[in-house]
Amino acid sequence: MTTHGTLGVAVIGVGTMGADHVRRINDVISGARVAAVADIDGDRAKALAETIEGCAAYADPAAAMASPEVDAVLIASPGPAHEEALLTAFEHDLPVLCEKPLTPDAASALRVLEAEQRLGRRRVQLGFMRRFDAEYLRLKKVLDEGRLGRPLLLHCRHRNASVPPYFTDAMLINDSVVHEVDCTRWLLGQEITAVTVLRPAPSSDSPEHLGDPQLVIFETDGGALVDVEIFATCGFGYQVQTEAVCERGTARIGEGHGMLTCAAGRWGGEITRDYVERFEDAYDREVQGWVDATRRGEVIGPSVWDGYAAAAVCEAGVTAQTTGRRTTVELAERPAFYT
Ligand code: ISE
Repeated sequence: MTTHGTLGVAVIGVGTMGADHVRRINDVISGARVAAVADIDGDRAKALAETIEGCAAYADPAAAMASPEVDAVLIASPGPAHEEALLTAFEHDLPVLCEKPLTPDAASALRVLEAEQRLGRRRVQLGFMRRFDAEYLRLKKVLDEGRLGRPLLLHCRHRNASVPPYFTDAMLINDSVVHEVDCTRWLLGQEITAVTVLRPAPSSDSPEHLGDPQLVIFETDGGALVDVEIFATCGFGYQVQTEAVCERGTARIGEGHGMLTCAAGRWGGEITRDYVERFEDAYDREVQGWVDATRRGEVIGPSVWDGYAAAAVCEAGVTAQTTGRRTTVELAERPAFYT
């Protein structure tokens, strides 16, 4: 499967996340090399490729995937470009790590789900990186062991210091809350059946077109309730916290007390700047896990089904956001292929 003993990876899309993955494959993880980079901005791809030995630059993802040097694909382009890139990867029968979201809506996600099933075996690991974060893994273990009893509630806080000027209300759900959608499904092993969105009077620091923060409530088919605070322009740093309230105890992650300092009559710690910093280790483990599994001929981690289910919940979330009404999630039946 590999041309030179290491996995030749084509990275599609080299904006913030894609460029970070290129660095990771080059400098941090083992067993893979960046064989190609592709970006709609051909000059950006070229400039990056010039810094990596044996790396070719393309403006067209399909041309990168057709290269004999390429054994696997990491898709980090914007969500609307994912369907085409995934279908092209399937044509070349290439293993894929696809950044979230799978695609921007449930209908296109369903098309990818059907296309992967036609291949007869899983090809895609979806980039919900929190599943590789040490704290989330610890919480998952505690919940699965059942020591605290059945989980009744999850309280989630998702705060970004700031977001780009083009960020919209819908992106609060599709780009940010989508992680809580995946974590809820994964941590509880339950599907989300309905979404309600409540809005306080917006922060005066929130851009005019954004109603920030918002409170998103999930109901699950196991009878749990989940509240998510999404505050995308909190200003003070990047904070992601989850507390599970169970029958016989609670478990909380995301306090971020890595180091406490005491000086000048005060004690305190630091808050991470952004998700690239907060989830750096999770991204490393995610990409290393993908490379290792691919070299063994296996597929691990979140699947296309998880991407489709998240898209269906987000669609209901955006409807709930715009109508102000509780909205039920329309979910297709889970194919046996994904069990
Ligand atoms: C971004 O796309 C991410 O995936 C981050 O994890 C999330 O915290 C942020 O809100 C999104 O914009």
